[in-house]
Amino acid sequence: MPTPSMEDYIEQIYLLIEEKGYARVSDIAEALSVHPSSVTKMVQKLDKNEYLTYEKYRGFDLTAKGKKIGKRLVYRHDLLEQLLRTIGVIEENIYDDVEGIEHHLSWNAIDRIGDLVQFFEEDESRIEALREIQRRNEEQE
Ligand SMILES: [Mn+2]
Repeated sequence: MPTPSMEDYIEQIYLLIEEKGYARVSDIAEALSVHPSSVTKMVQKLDKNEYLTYEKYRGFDLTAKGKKIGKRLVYRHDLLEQLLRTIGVIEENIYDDVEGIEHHLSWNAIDRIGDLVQFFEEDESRIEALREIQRRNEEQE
């Protein structure tokens, strides 16, 4: 299992490759707000763990294993954003909140959150009922 930090890198590399077809050290450093030397170090670690193939001066690509995990990590991030949006968390908090919790949930919890998001998606009145409770609670604050 990748560590939280490895997960952040695999997730960003997956997104960059999806968007641009490749991921460079400088792009990853920018996306994660870290120093390029940290990226180089982590890329070597990910290479050792067979999440990507890295060749000095020639860039790198995710392995099948890296792609599979990257896809799940991006799904998990998007699902958690959807959850927070659905339950009414203010937009400016959503990204950072997800970054804070995403590494600390089991895949079982992620699956159940998937059910919950689906529960709200399938019937608009369920969201309305939740908003009604939220309006009531706000009045009491
Ligand atoms: Mn994320």
